[in-house]
Amino acid sequence: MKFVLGLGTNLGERENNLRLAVAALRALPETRVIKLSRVYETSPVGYDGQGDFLNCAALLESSLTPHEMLGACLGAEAAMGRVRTIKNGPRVIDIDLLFAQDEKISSPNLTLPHPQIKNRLFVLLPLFDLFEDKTVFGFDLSGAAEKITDQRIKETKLRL
Ligand code: PH2
Ligand code: MG
Ligand code: MG
Repeated sequence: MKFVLGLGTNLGERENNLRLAVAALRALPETRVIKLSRVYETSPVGYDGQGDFLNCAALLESSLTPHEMLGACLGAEAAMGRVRTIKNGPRVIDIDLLFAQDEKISSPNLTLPHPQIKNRLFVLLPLFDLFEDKTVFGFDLSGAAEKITDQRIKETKLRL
């Protein structure tokens, strides 16, 4: 099935962190990276006292299950040295599962689609690079970005 992941980093060599994360995704078993979004520089949302993020999104095809994909993302984060301290705080890399095709999942460790998508420009704009009609596996995200007026986001020239 197809998966959409959101990637974010605001510690260390941010561009390199995104590249290493994409390399880790490419190395997953039974998985192909189909498309990558542009890279955006974004102000922190949810916790202020930290540096700006680089964010992007990736479209994957994989025969892993959604829970296996979640495990793979957490494994890749750990391999890159992520330590979890402050909620919404600084991190070398965050790899979030946003969609597992059109599946709706509500389990203790995984909710899909990701519940915060419509509230975060740093998720929406990369998603719209991947899905230009703003509809992702039948989920309509058009109109969501215009409602957000307090988040700063800037396209970069970086290509992954
Ligand atoms: N991730 C968060 C919380 N806040 N802000 C930005 N700009 N980018 C992120 O990736 C991000 C965030 C929680 O995962
Ligand atoms: Mg996150
Ligand atoms: Mg996460």
